[in-house]
Amino acid sequence: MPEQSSTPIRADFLVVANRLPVDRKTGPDGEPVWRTSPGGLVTALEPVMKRKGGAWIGWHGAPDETIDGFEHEGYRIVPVPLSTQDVEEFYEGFSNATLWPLYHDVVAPPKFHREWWDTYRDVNRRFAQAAAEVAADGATVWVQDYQLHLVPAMLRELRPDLRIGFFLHIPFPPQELFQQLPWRRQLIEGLLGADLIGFQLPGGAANFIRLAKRLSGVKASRDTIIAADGRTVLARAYPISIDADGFKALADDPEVKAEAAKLREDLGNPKTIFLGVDRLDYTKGLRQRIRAFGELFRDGQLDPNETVFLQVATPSRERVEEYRKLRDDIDLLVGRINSQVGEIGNPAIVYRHESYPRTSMAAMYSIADVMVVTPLRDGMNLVAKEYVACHESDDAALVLSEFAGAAKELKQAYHCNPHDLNGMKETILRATTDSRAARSRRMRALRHQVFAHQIDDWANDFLRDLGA
Ligand code: GDG
Repeated sequence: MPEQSSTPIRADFLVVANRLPVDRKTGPDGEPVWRTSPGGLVTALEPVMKRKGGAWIGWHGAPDETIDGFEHEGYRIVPVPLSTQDVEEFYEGFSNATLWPLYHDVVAPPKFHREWWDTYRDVNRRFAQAAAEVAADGATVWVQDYQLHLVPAMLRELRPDLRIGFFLHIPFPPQELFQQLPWRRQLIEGLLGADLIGFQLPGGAANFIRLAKRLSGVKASRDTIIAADGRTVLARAYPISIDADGFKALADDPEVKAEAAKLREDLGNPKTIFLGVDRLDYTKGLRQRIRAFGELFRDGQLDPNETVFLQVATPSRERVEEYRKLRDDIDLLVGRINSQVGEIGNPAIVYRHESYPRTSMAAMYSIADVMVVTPLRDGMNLVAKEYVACHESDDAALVLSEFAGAAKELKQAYHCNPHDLNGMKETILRATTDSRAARSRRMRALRHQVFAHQIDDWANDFLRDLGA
């Protein structure tokens, strides 16, 4: 069992995120054990938490259950309970059916429900209260993402002594879209409670500053805003990255190499393997991508006898209506294509709706000749960077949507517009048939970029500016 403690803890460094960095598993003796969940954020922040003696505040993933805090890997876990109604209205509702589509170019229609908003505000208040109880005098608190927009201002009200940072992992929309939100001023003012607000791209920071001036009447010059109470608030871009060294080490592991060889074999040793890896989310451009491959196969521009398109779609937000509909659409689309091209036992599209361990992800990245990442809108997209870190050979290519934040950094990828089906098909073909020299030049440039800006640089840059 996790180690419990009755003395109130006081942490100098806190992360506040919707989810805790641990998952509950069943140990060999049948007892529950907590394991660090995989993911860039945890990798980036764990060393900082250990160094500073930190606490992580978040939900543990099961509704209607209150559990005690515990020590984990040298830092404190502070669970915030959520009821079934909270999950429905705060998480699935306002976070994932209002803000998520609104912030991603309304590629699905956002839903506006007053009761969702009320619950969102209540849950944000509980997260702020939990942080206020745990933070030591003058502590640094780093709030993460769109589920917790209101926490900075709520926390500042409770604890004006704290340094508060906020990072938004998804795009921050332009004013034409943001203005649809009935609670637009409250969200802006929630964020203005922070000392430093981080965005993936400079465009997101600029959108925020414009909206803050308009909705909240604050003055701003460049990246510096003067809040209503006279405080200085900075809004800047910190493009997130990955633990590239860690991913490379994983791909170099002999067991992973063996798994990769077996996977290639299982796929029938095709000449070319295309790969897509995404959460099953309508922002990721899966419908468009699969349609493009379907046409390429049907029209004979890709030969299903020597080509496989492997698409992994990790289950995600399965209780939200748009996601259920997407799942059905993709099943139908893939089934229809595979019934028309390829052979029995040798499908053109190999589609898996399941999640894999990180080792298997590394194996897939390492055998993919062309990685295809085509979101309609994406804050950054880590998958694109993970591919570059894991894929050893230069004779490879990354096809990347110009609407992913990563396109601003991975300039040598083959960029495409996923709304332009013919254009995307041409880009996929070009990435496949370009000369070896051209592909290698691009891959080397991409690798240089990904290894030169890793996840701990991202965390250190943000925390340095927050502390300054
Ligand atoms: C949000 C923003 C931004 C996926 N399937 C499996 C698996 N994954 C891992 C990938 C990658 C992560 O999940 C997905 O990250 P992305 O960046 O691609 O996309 P989102 O989940 O939408 O993330 C995004 C990000 O936050 C960070 O700020 O880049 O724009 O939308 O790391 O590898 N991992 C494992 N099994 C799977 O089946 N183990």
